[in-house]
Amino acid sequence: LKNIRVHTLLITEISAMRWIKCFDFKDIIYEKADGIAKITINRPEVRNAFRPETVKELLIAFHDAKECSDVGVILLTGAGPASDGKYAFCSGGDQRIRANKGYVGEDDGVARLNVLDLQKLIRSIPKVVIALVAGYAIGGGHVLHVVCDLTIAAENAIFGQTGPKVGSFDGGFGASYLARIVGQKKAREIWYLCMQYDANEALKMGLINKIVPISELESEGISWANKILAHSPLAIRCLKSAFNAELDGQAGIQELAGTATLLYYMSEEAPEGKNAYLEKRKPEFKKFTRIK
Ligand code: S0N
Repeated sequence: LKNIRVHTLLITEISAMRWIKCFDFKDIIYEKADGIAKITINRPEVRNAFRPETVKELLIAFHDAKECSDVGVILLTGAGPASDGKYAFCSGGDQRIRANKGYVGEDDGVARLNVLDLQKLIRSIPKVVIALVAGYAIGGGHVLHVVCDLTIAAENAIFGQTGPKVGSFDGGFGASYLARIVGQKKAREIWYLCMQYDANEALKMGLINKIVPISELESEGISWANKILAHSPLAIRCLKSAFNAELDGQAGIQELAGTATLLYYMSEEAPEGKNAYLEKRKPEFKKFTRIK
């Protein structure tokens, strides 16, 4: 009976989600509700491949979610199904506009690889990012789910890299962070052989956190988000930067140190320094106990 009640509560809670659309984007849909931001790549006709404009919009949405103090968890997903009934999270860079120096935007015709900025932002944003994967997460689209904190997959999810097959590779997070997740041998297999892996194989190699029926993908994401939102935001923030610190070198340490500075500002000691400066007196740091 208890389980039924919890389940009913959950369904009520999820059906009560009223997504509010933010901004008027062309390639993505950006919505918010009850502490959660949902970002959907909306190019199903190309399996949600990204072009420079898509990435620009994703950067704006993620920056907004970062700045919005109401948001604690971000869901990243792909629109679907496409007109042929197939689903995709993202199939990577739009190969139709790939030029010699990167992907060419419609705006200025300049080639770029701005998805690398997006990867860095997803990793460093001090909020939990959950990838909700239905269908294909391939190429640069696969790397996007890899850099998310957590991945929930639908039963139809398919994962893989295609780089060496289509003349590209991601030697950054796409290789080294992937290897930290699935191990060196498996990461090399994924990149060298360019095979596709189903959701069960992905779960077995630790590439994803959970598999659910496709009809439950969003509700499971919301349910996980609500569990995280019920926990201490600062503890979650510290944990994210701690997980990143060891892997991300000086950038990771900067992130962790930024969170430490933020906590220091909240202590009694830090305002004493600022107040003394503003009051043109010597700071009285001696009055503070040295914590052992
Ligand atoms: C996803 C796949 C496996 C789905 O196969 P399926 O279901 O058989 O569908 P298709 O018929 O193939 O596709 C349906 C329509 O969608 C188009 N389409 C699909 N993916 C793309 C894409 N990435 N770009 C452009 N169009 C795409 C199809 O062409 C088809 O359209 P129509 O019907 O009009 O023909 C399958 O689609 C697939 O394998 N897709 C390609 C996957 C791929 O190779 N992606 C690119 C991999 N590289 C990157 O992502 C680079 C990432 C990056 O930016 C980067 C980052 C760091 C360092 C370097 C790079 C770099 O640029 O290399």
